[in-house]
Amino acid sequence: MDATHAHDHGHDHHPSGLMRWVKTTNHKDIGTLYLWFALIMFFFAGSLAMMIRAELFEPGMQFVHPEFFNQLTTMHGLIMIFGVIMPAFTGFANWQVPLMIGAPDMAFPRMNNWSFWLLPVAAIFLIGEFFLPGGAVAGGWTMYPPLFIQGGVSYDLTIFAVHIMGASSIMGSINIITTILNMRAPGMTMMKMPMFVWTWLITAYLLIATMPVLAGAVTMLLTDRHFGTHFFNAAGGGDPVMFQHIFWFFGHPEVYILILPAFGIISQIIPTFARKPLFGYASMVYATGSIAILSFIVWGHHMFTVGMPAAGQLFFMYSTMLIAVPTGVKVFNWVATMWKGSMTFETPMLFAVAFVCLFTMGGFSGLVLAITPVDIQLQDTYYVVAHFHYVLVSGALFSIFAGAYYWLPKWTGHMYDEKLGKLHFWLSVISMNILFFPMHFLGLAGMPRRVPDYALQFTQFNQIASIGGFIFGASQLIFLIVVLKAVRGGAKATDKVWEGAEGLEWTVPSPAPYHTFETAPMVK
Ligand code: HEM
Ligand SMILES: [Cu+2]
Repeated sequence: MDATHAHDHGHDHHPSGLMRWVKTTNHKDIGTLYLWFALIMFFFAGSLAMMIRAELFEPGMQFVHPEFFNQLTTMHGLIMIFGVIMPAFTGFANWQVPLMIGAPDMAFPRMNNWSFWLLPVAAIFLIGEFFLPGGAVAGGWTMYPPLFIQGGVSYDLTIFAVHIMGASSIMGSINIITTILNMRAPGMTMMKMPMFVWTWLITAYLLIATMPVLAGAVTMLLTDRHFGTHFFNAAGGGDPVMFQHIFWFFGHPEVYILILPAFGIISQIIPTFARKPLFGYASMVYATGSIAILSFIVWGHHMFTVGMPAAGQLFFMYSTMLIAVPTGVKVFNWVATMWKGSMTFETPMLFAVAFVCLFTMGGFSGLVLAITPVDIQLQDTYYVVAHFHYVLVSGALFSIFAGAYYWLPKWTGHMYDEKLGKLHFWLSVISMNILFFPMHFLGLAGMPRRVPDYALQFTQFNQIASIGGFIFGASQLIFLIVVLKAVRGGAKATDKVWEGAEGLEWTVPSPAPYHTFETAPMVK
């Protein structure tokens, strides 16, 4: 290792000032850009959620108009998915994949710069919609026609933004696949790759397979809107349900795009703090692959109520339930890794353990929804909202926090404030449950989703949820403070930050030098 870095001092120079960030082709700089972008978007989309919870604190209309409420829910969903979770995972991929496979950078560094800088453009389009006549898009993140064909200019901007974000994702995926397949250090066979690298390889294939489908769907919306086609217009011979088929053929794999990298991060962290190798590595790889393949045949579980033959309903019910098998393998392996390990509970591990428990709950409510006759009752109720927030907040988001605490010392060279980290964890995990758990009951009692007002009997659980929501929102400011503090200083981090950590990223100094692995390390 020393031989690799002894000569670094001579040419570890890099451009500085603003242009360093605009023109950078360095995977670490680009990873940092992605992560900051995601964090800023998180606070933006989060503040929309706070407005939603404020309006739903009491029945009746308090703060916003119904039209604006619909804009809030739509933008919250769109930005959380495309502007927060996906860019954050891509930031992790940019920082960690080259470090973990012993590569000097990504395969296509200049394209990498493009992949990132397209995102702020899309974000400006989306956020700018609030200032247009008619306000922002309000048709839901699923963009269903006919509503989505009838809206104003914001709907066109949304279609454009989705195209731009899709182009960014596809370029990013090509980069990740090429890097992983071609730039691994000598000796690192596929079955020796860290789990995070495996999960991102499979995620990148999912992205390449599904993003063009989404692009096609929104392009058809665009031509229906402006060029006289009638793909989705029944009056012209089209079919609005066809949109749902195309959308969910993208949309269900998309939810695995939002969760497979999380599985990867958790699979790095649990072995480190249990001080044991990951249990069942090979089965983890196969389970990830199986989940990815199955994700393409279950889209119809979003459409049980549109009028589908019984045979179709049965097919989608059973195929959806089948995904619980490889997911169960993964949960079993994480628990088995912890079994009789010498565990310690630093903040990354706390978030990882919370992930395993709470994501499993989200998976179970998913299984409940997969039962067709049950879903027909629960479709478009708060039960669905509870379900997907358990998988997206205590799943995807908590894994991002876990990973950020885990690698922050490697990125910044400084230990983060463990006390504040733990405070952030406990406030988040408690308030998250206060926020989303009552939504199961609201849904079972029949409260519909995407509504600005509700009947009197839903008041108490909504108030509990709103209070949980405000605590959750405020707690996230602690995370911002922790990150800023670690960036600006703190105890010096060692190379191998965590006692039980394994892997190439821990063989380089902290912070990781601007250029790493100019000579490839050997993996035995
Ligand atoms: C892995 C991460 C997951 C994410 C991110 C996720 C996300 C979502 C989202 C956003 C919806 C709402 C769709 C809408 O707007 O109507 C949804 C619905 C649904 N999810 Fe998941 N989900 C995940 C896992 C699962 C699992 C593991 C299952 C079952 C085994 C499942 C089964 C369902 C079903 C059946 C629905 C349809 C509910 C309805 O339309 O009433 N999901 N999911
Ligand atoms: Cu689905």
